[in-house]
Amino acid sequence: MTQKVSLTRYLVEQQRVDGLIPAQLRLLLEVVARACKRISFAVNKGELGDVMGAAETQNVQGEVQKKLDIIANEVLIEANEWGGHLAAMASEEMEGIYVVPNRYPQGEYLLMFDPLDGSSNIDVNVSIGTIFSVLKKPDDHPGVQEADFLQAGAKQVAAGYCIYGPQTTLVLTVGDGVAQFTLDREQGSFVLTQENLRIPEDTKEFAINMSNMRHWDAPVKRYIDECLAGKEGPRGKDFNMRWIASMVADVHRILTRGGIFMYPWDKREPEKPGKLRLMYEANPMAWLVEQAGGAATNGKERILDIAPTKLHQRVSVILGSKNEVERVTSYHTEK
Ligand code: AHM
Ligand code: MG
Repeated sequence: MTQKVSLTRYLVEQQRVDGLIPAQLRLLLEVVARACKRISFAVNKGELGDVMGAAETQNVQGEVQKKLDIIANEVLIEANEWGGHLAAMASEEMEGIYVVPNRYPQGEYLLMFDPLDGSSNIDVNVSIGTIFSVLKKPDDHPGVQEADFLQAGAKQVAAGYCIYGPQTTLVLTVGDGVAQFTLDREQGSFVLTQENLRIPEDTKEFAINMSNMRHWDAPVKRYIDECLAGKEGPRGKDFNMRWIASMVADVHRILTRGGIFMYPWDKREPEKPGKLRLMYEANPMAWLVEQAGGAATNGKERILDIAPTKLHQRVSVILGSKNEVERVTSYHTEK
């Protein structure tokens, strides 16, 4: 019988063989996975637990928080604050950074997360997820401040997401390809179910919120018009469309079978560069996608090269199958 490889064993072996994961980072990833397991159980309880519906609060982006947004945020903080591996955390659901309290040892890593992405899908029982990104704290000064988080995505040392769908699946990169783990509920542990995920370079499937079409910029409109023209159009093939309104679920599909995902800038709020957040949504997803052979840009440059100026800054996102992302990007950059 082939032995199942648990997340713990996978991380230990990565640490031992490739030296890719220092002990503190391994602990961090195990703790994040444990927190995701707890979130998964809370999500599964649904109406049976006191977890559904809106809370009476708004987050820093002015969005109404769901009860599960707050629960997931608390679970991630509680799980991560005491282990000694972190200096601070930042979250979509918190305005400022959360510095590890003095009563615990301070570590050298910074953790950012969107505790429950796709929250509009919670109450309708559609896949949602946790997205996370890990950076190293600059070591040129004591203590930790918000500016320490403002590093380009290319500096990430680990990134991933956990999707709470028909299965609970954790997808992870530490810069050596992308691995996928499925939660075995009987055993209570994540088990390696796929290594070296690859995104096909070409695709016939796009994901975009079509209801915003009238607000799009010309390059995005051109790209989608060409896809919609199908076999008779300039692309010479028919395209299919999917939009789950959970970035985690849309990206998971792309990592599984290819496709392109776009949440571009649009004219509804012209001063905002996009809807999605750079630090804890776009950067981790962009790195996963690149590690799987895909590409990720904001239409003009590689997402991972963007120098952040604000913790909650937004960004236009185009990611997925390499040739399609390059095409949309060229429509933005060509004269
Ligand atoms: P959230 O972090 O508040 O859940 O918002 C992010 C989500 C993404 O998961 C998804 O791609 C997008 O918002 C959906 O937006 P829309 O409702 O405009 O389709
Ligand atoms: Mg989100």
